Amino acid sequence: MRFTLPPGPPVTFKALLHDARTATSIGRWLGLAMAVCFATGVLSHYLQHPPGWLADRLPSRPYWGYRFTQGLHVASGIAAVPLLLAKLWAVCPRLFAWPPVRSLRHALERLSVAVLVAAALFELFAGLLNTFQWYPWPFNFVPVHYAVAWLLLGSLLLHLAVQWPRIRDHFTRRSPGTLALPAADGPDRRQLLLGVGAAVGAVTLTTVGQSVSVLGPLELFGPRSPAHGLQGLPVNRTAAAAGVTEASLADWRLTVAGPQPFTLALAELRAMPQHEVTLPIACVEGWSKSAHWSGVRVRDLLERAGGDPRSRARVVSLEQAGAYRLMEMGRLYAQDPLTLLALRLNGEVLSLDHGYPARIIAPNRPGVLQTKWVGRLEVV
Ligand SMILES: Nc1nc2c(c(=O)[nH]1)N[C@H]1C(S)=C(S)[C@@H](COP(=O)(O)O)O[C@H]1N2
Ligand SMILES: [Mo]
Repeated sequence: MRFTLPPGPPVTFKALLHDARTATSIGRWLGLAMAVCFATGVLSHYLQHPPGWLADRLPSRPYWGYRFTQGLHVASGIAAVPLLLAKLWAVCPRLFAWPPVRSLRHALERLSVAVLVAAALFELFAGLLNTFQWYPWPFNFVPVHYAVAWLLLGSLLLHLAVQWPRIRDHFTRRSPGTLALPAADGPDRRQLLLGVGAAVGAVTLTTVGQSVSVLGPLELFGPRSPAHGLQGLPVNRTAAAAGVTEASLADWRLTVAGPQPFTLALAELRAMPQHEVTLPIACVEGWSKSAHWSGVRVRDLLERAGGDPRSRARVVSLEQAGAYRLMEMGRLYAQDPLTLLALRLNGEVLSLDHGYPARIIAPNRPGVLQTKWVGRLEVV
């Protein structure tokens, strides 16, 4: 189908506040939020998928590390949403500039902005939907979210380079020159920036309670409030969803593979030295919650199977399918005295949904690696 564009600018805007200074003022906060989001996201990626040389070097302390960095990842991503919308609003006359292309250089610049805007919108909104566990798309979220993050970084760096003269003028408060920057903030701009700041504050305060317990009472929109859930802890994947039933556990035994393999019934595990730890589950989707766990140290089980202090562990869940059936933990996690094969949660026997009869709980680890319904442990 062909259609002709009307001559002249298709849309007109009031010049006020759609200027370079407003765009740069908002842009620096957006840039900061994106930088934090990118750094914490890459960190999360390498904690979940470490290359071989890194796996044994990943630290198991501080025990709250992942809770903090992933809380920051989701909070900075949520804060970036109103910032991105305000930024797009400030620059929108330029997005509809006429004529659309003035030169090859201009065309390339616009292409890079198109990639930047598309990547930023995709990352923030797909990430946001992911925190609600809503996947209305046909691809696998995690690898796409990761790949587009690099695309976003590249196009953002290119954008900063192209816009460098304006950014420099903004920070050096150079008097209006060819770029026509207003020298100072007028009352309108200040109001706009305050409004954007208030929006960022509001979305942050009403969601960050999902990882910062003291702000829990303010939480309105965190998708899985940590205050709710069986045994004081939310459930991401239920036993029913994972296909684990009471009946399938009737003759459960833990298999520990290694140079001296053995198996243990639940009663035998309960008869081993039990240890108590207080550790959070920190889900990649943003919520986290601390809980009290007790069970057998993973390093004790590895040692009994003939492992040594350099051993890593592989853990296999009873779940038949699913991305989190197999999990590996590097040496520092496997040997940490806080890492347990937990049998109890907050003073009770683990419920089926929390991984009965036995699950992994380890410090400074993404929630996806806190494997539930453990059937087999291997010395690696
Ligand atoms: N076997 C198995 N373990 C699993 C999962 C799973 O889907 N299958 N989900 C993980 C995720 S994403 C999280 S956040 C934690 C949540 O633990 P909880 O349901 O006990 O709170 O369990 C993890 N362990
Ligand atoms: Mo999770």
